[in-house]
Amino acid sequence: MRDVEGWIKTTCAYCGVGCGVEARVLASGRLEIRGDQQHPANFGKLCTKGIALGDTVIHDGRLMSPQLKQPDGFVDIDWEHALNRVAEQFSQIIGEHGPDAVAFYVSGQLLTEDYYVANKLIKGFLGTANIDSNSRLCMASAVVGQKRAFGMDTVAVCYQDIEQAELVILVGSNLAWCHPVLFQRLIVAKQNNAALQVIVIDPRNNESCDIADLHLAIAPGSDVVLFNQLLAYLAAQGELDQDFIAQHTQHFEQAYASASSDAQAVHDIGLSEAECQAFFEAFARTERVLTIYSQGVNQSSQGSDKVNSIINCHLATGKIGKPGCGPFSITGQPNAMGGREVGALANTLAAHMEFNPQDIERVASFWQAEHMATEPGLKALDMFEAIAAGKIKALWIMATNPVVSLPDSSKIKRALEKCPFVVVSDCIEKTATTQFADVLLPAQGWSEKSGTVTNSERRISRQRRLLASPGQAKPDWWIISQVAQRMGFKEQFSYAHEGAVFKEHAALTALDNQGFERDLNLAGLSHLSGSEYQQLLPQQWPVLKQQRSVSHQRLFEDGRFYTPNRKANFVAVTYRAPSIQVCADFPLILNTGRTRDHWHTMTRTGLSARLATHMPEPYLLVHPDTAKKYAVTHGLLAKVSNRHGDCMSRVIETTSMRRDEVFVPIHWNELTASNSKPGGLIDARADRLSGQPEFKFTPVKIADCPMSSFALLLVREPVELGQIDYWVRRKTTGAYLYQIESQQSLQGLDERIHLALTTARSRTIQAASANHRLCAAIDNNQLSWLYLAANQGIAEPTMQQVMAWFAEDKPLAELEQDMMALAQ
Ligand SMILES: Nc1nc2c(c(=O)[nH]1)N[C@H]1C(S)=C(S)[C@@H](COP(=O)(O)OP(=O)(O)OC[C@H]3O[C@@H](n4cnc5c(=O)[nH]c(N)nc54)[C@H](O)[C@@H]3O)O[C@H]1N2
Ligand SMILES: Nc1nc2c(c(=O)[nH]1)N[C@H]1C(S)=C(S)[C@@H](COP(=O)(O)OP(=O)(O)OC[C@H]3O[C@@H](n4cnc5c(=O)[nH]c(N)nc54)[C@H](O)[C@@H]3O)O[C@H]1N2
Ligand code: SF4
Ligand SMILES: [Mo]
Repeated sequence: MRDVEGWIKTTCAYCGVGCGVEARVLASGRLEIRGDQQHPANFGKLCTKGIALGDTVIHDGRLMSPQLKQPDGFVDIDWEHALNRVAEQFSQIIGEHGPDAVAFYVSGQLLTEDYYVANKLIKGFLGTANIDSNSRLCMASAVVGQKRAFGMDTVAVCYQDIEQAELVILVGSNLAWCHPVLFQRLIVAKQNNAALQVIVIDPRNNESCDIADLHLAIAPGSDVVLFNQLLAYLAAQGELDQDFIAQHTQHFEQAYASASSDAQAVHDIGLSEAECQAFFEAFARTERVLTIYSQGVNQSSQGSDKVNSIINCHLATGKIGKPGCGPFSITGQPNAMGGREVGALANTLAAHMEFNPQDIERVASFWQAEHMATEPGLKALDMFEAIAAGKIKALWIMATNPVVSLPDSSKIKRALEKCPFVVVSDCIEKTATTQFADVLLPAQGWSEKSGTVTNSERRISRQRRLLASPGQAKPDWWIISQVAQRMGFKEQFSYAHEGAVFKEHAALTALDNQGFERDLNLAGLSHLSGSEYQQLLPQQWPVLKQQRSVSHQRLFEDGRFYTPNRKANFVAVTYRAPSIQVCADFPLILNTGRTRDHWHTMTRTGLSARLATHMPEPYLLVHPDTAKKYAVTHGLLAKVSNRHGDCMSRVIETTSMRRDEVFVPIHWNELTASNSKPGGLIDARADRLSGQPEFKFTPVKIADCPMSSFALLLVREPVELGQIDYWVRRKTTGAYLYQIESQQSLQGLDERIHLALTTARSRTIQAASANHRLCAAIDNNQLSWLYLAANQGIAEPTMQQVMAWFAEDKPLAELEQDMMALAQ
């Protein structure tokens, strides 16, 4: 798929929008990136993260070789040794303790091919379903809600519905920052259609509210009440689609009874009657309503019920299966959907099949499985409980960073420390998780991998190899297959190419599936030749027999669902309070989420100087009244804490927050800041059906953190700073910048920093006064590091000036003059 100018079509590495990207390698070795005009997800547009993909394919920090942990650190080993070691340890532990003593913890950032092989190995050959994905933290509640309502995990809508809709409701979704290209589509749709209304339901007045006609600053966790009230309103106003309910659904009465009881109860959901009325009327009077929902819905102890409360309203009004209509669960990760397709969640089997005797038998015979799992395995939180309890003794983590992203992270660390054998496959050498590995396996990164991903609208796109892998990095599917072969399953895992894996996956989806047994059906893609797989165009599933590129844009158009009697289920839901309530000691609610230009634990976006400029530091959003009440100050540091731990970030006072609620981004962690990871505060409680953690409702308190000394440290390579009250690291052009603050005196801070730096052989330049000092080292006529410290905060222009010294190639004499001038 390389055109005459060298452009190769591929798919963005990040979010579930799944934008088509075109990339070409420049003579300098850099990647030039542009949006693919033909890709139906983005038609040429990219967001800041997509545009900066070229910055992140550098080899800084890459894991280049398999490594084995030895008492004094990791040592490089060859693949043969590493694969044998993993295979032997897994075999031995299964032999001694049974199949349930092993587990895989995988990720929506694997390709479908990788995911398929991992799921097949553990469920078909190791004899356990202990495979769960970080999608448990992300999509699990949506999956439960969809399965309960539709009989299958079906996202019915397509992106064109954004342009077709007359009302778009964003519930618990910051589309502007998290799915920016879809947000762009929504902006353009609104410009082209004056009648298109946007309603945002979110405790925060988030960035998506910029285009909202109405923002409902709902009390956190109370979405079920609002949607139950809506259902009651629709019934009372005679706005139900009685024909649709009668012909295509069941259990309306039960759902209605629950909704009315919630509607009559007294719940303070933080909204005025007029606000609710405006929302209810808009929903009732608009024919084409699209409800886009994401983590404000899913990541809740009532996530599954929140999802069904939304779906109930769409079913009750027949606003589903039609252009511009439907509940729309948007996926987070690039292949969150693909992971659900292959079935790599502990409680599903494969290819949208379940743990029932018929499906188990069907999949076992298709795989020629030697040791088929027959019941669901442990979901992510339970899996880590079982590791901590010593029941799981071998764990393989692939493409996820659980020490940062799972709740109660100190417990996760303890579990990993205790686990006798931990394997981590990652492309980055030092993440918060890799240090807990016994064996580290170097995986290919985005620009080196080849395979497929599926986006939020069920569209499968090719990810294509652009660059050679550094060191010995290998594709994840290859690594897993090699281990499988060494465990004795040679024949079933002897794939020559990722295309062969894809074909097998496609064939499994089509097995005993005429098109109505299961929604996921890739029959038309199950006989692709090597070159057809290479050339595969982006397309939505299902792809039935003989169809290679026909798009089924929208499902349920015939009003037939995947339940036994083909009717959709209303699900009776009533409000339950979040799992832990605020109290006198912890009076504030901590909400966590994303920032526009960073991706999760920053292992990749942290490599881009451009992306670091948007939000350079971890921050705490707080209403000015709440800030005043708890004496924290805009621009200064504050500590958020509860019984589990604490974290530190810079206060941003903003009326976009409700009072007594705070928001912290999820990205900064032990590798990029001293102590700014919210995961340490979050309790491991989850929705009881989906197992999805309650990431958006944690009782906490806040306090200011007065500091005495302030410093900037610029270095060419990251350094270990040790115990310093606050530091945060970011990439800048030509250097890494550490912003440092300490409760110690300036002198005390100096001593600590100098311990962290090696000045041997460097020529140093120093200048100091009582209140500040500057110290820089020159190596080979180049600045190698610079330290600027003061007993008050360092002003932004000074910071910019110092950063520029590392970005520019100034003659040394001039640079020294500038430094002396600054030090005066
Ligand atoms: N820039 C960027 N984009 C990303 C990612 C990233 O890391 N960075 N990650 C990707 C992934 S994996 C995911 S899952 C998605 C997540 O995408 P989103 O779900 O849009 O992002 P979040 O910031 O986690 O949370 C969304 C909103 O939920 C709100 N919320 C909190 N509690 C409640 C509640 O009780 N009710 C309601 N209605 N809303 C509530 C929060 O205030 C927040 O604005 O983003 C994807 N896109
Ligand atoms: N407090 C709080 N916590 C949250 C959330 C929240 O909103 N609040 N959101 C949750 C959600 S929705 C999600 S999705 C998770 C995300 O959390 P994680 O999955 O832990 O985050 P990532 O940083 O994306 O981790 C991916 C890892 O895989 C590596 N990697 C990238 N590509 C590949 C590859 O091709 N192969 C291999 N083997 N490795 C690769 C990266 O270097 C990185 O180390 O966080 C969850 N945690
Ligand atoms: S919207 Fe998502 S898929 Fe598209 S360029 Fe941005 S991060 Fe990539
Ligand atoms: Mo996610």
